[in-house]
Amino acid sequence: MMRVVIGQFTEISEETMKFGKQLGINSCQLNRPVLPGTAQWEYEDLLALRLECEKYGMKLEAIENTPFDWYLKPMLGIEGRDEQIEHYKTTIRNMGRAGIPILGYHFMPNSVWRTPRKTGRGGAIVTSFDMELAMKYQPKAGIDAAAADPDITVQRLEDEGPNRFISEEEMWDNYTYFIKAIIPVAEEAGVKLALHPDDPPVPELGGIGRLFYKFENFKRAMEIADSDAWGLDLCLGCCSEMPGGASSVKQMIEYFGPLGKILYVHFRDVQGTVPNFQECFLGEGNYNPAEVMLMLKRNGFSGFMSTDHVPVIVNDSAWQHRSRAHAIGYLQGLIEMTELK
Ligand SMILES: [Mn+2]
Repeated sequence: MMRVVIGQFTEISEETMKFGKQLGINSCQLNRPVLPGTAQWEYEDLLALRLECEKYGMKLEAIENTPFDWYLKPMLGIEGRDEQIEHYKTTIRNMGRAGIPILGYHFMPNSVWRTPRKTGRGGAIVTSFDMELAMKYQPKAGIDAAAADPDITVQRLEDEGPNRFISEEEMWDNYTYFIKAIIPVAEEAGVKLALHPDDPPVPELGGIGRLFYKFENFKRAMEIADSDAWGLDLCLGCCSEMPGGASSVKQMIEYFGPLGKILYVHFRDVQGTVPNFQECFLGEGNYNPAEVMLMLKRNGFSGFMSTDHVPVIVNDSAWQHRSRAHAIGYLQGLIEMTELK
């Protein structure tokens, strides 16, 4: 059955777990959990993490992301990638042994990009992206990244040189090499790998080609992996950021849902699409959340969803308990609706 988890935190605290339980939530997902290790996670630590969740009556549904630099070399296709891949395989095996069934990942060597925050409904603070502002960080413009606007969240790969360019086709080679190496291990370990779309979904940023910015490319990745262990962390926010907005969301759900490839969902939305969008509350974005919730159910999705990120509302905490409570209640109500006969 579809369900909401608490997610996007790195450490288990009594407050977070109680917050979830009080909202009627029985499972959780951590993103880049704080665990020992500088290259891989060990079985004992992963097991302890799961048991710690269970102590609070929370099932650990998935871990989203290892630290990004643990597989940066395979993403860039540079020397040392095989060593990182071996560590990554060990992490997958250890997760399987520890009873954690899903590992989320993305394939963006230079990560998520945002331009300065904007004001949303009632003065809430929201993140945004404007390609025009981001363009000056393209290496071909020859700008000094050190002089970059601190309000712009971009990640330049300094050690790759200021004019290093990685084409989309090179990125396909890198993805193919990586996924083909790890997917058999995931199958064997009983762990599914959930791919998050690129954010923002554009073909290139900072001189690095991107792959997961349009429907066809997810399809291509699925065919390359050709495995039951391959699936999606379907970030509805990123899909909504794609050209077409709501129709991109629909296309992704209607194709990958019936194939059982939606492993879990990030249920958030934006206003506008690339090259220019800003995040927003559910119900004021590009798609109708009620329609999309029904669409997920009708296309066979029965997994978990998280709020991903949310607008920052008045007097909120660092993890945005208030805003998350709003989004969680919104989603729980919609799920109830889909259960009506
Ligand atoms: Mn997301």
